[in-house]
Amino acid sequence: MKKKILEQLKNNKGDFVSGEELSSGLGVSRTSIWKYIKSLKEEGYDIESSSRKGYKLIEEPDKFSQEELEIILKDNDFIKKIYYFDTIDSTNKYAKELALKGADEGTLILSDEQRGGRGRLGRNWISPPNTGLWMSIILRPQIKPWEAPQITSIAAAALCKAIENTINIKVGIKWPNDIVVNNKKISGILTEMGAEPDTVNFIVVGIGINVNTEDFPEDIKDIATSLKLIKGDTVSRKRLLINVLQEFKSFYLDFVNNKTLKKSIDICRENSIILGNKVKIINGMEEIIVVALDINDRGELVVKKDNGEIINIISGEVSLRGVSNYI
Ligand code: BT5
Repeated sequence: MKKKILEQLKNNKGDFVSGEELSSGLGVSRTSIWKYIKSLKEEGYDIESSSRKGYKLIEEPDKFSQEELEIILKDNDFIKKIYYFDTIDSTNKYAKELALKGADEGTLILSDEQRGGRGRLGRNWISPPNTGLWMSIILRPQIKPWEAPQITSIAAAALCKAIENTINIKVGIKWPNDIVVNNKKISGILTEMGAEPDTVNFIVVGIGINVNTEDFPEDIKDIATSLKLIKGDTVSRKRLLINVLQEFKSFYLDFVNNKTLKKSIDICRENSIILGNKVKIINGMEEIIVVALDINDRGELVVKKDNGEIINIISGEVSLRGVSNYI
């Protein structure tokens, strides 16, 4: 019910909707309408009430709720089910649990805060409340386990396009999973899967974006930044979320339906900050300095070793660090 009331107010933002219209349209008493409005106000919605004219939504908080997400994502027919949390340990962890229980492709898990957000190799992902987008999507593509890193390329391409569309800033990709601006990381992708030796049962793609973060803990403050810090202004998390999921849908469905990564890889190449550069690749205990030549059609990094040998590196096996600094 709350969702329906909120939806009506949002559809008529800036205009009054009469209490009568709400109560008869939704089949509930005017007293209960008033109670729902009160609860929306407590959540931060600025709603003007007039005994004669009804209710007018003036301003919405940049906050998420189950209702808000279901309303703003209703035009995205790829997102079938949404789980929203104010706080959680890790959306990827929760998504994997849901996927194991049979959750469908297109299930989205989003939390305002993560207390145990994860990066690759068990590293931490800092996810404070009210500032970022921390989310995971469950996918069930018919691919082989070794093709799973391709999903990271799709997410990276979607993030580049979505950020550009939302705030008109061009971001770079540090292959395979970092989105950076001015050599600092604004976003990371964590692709995980449930698989048997030859079959992928599910993929969970986790995306973290520092949207309005202003303070970072000491250990990452030199390597992390946010869209707000770059743009100098608050960025709407809702608008960015809508765009990210729209772009993800389009790149992912192109991959699934047309069996090609071309659109995603083109963006990954265009936005790559490492192609043509010397980079250090850390793979377990091994470190090599190579020149990054290209990203091939499977999303692998093509590199040239010191001895001239050209090899392909599969995403997910390696960490990239610059030769002398983070990039
Ligand atoms: C990543 O790992 O970049 C993947 C991050 C994925 C986060 C999302 S949020 C929703 C979903 N649920 C999860 O639990 N995770 C996913 P990696 O390349 O390993 O980078 C991790 C490193 O980035 C850390 O070791 C820090 O150095 C740095 N880092 C941590 N938090 C950061 C932040 N908020 N912004 C920028 N850098 C950060």
